[in-house]
Amino acid sequence: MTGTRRGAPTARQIRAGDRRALARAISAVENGAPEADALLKELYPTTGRVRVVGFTGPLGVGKSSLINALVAHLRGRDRRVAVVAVDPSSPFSGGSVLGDRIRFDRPASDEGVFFRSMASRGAAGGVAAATRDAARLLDAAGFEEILVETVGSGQVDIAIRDIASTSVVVLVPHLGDEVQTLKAGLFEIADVFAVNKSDLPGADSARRDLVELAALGGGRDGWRTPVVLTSTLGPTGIPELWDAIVAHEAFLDRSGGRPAAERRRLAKEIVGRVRDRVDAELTDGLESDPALRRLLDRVASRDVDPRTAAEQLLRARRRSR
Ligand SMILES: Nc1nc2c(ncn2[C@@H]2O[C@H](COP(=O)(O)OP(=O)(O)OP(=O)(O)O)[C@@H](O)[C@H]2O)c(=O)[nH]1
Ligand SMILES: [Mg+2]
Repeated sequence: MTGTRRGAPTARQIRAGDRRALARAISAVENGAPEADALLKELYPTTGRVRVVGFTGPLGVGKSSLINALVAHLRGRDRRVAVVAVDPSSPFSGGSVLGDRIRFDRPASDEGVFFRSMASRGAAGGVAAATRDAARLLDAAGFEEILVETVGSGQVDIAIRDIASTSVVVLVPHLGDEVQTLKAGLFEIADVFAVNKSDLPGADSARRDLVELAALGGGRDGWRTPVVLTSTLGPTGIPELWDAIVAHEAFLDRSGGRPAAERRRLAKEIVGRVRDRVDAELTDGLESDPALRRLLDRVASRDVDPRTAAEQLLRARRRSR
């Protein structure tokens, strides 16, 4: 956060939909700032209503453009929608850098939309946990749909499954080789495929290929991944894409898959938070705690090997509890 402390954002401000408090709270999450902890503890019991949809796919396929079109579609249906762009690959880039990458054409006066970029700088529990916290803040502030774009490496990002209940993998026609190499990974991630830039030649054959692959994959827990052709010029296929997303959400409710998936995400989040804490404590301790420093000395002088040292540390932690 920049400047002097203006007082931590309160749960009341967030629930009232105060946009500046919301922005500051998300920054606190992103930076691992302590004021985020109390706030999120307080807000947690009343969150969980929001729908989080993730968008991933290779560089430049039109993820941001698609999200932009979906925002317009959802605003037309009076849904309050937030967009979060996350960059899991870059611990260094700040929000402003990312902000330059997304341009959305909603009127600034539209209070039903909120855009935000997030980097993974220092966020506790990793970028997925930070994004989930941002989603909780947005949920508490009354947003109903959250669209998350993962940018960065240009590769399809598995972390999206730790964030979103529905993951859309965006591809374009003539991604032949890329699709082949991504194949296994794609089907692990995609609940919905969007073949964007379908105004370009080859869209139909790309769809046929993906439908074929989806049939071979057999579908996850009985869900057959639909393939939707979209173009943000026009645009075309946007309502169909949203319907496919909603169909997957309905499937999660019908099949009973939602609670299991949510428990898996929560378990991962908790483990991530614990891992971060233990990591920080041990790393500090190895330099500052005399007993740990002695252990480190013995490893450095080859009296103890790193594996045995790690086992000793683990045993010592268990005993101390
Ligand atoms: N022909 C065509 N071009 C499109 C379409 N959608 C997006 N584009 C163009 O593709 C380029 C990339 O669009 P973005 O929306 O920034 O793509 P992205 O996947 O978010 O890109 P990164 O975040 O950088 O990975 C832009 O020049 C868009 O104008 C489409 O449906 N058809
Ligand atoms: Mg983008």
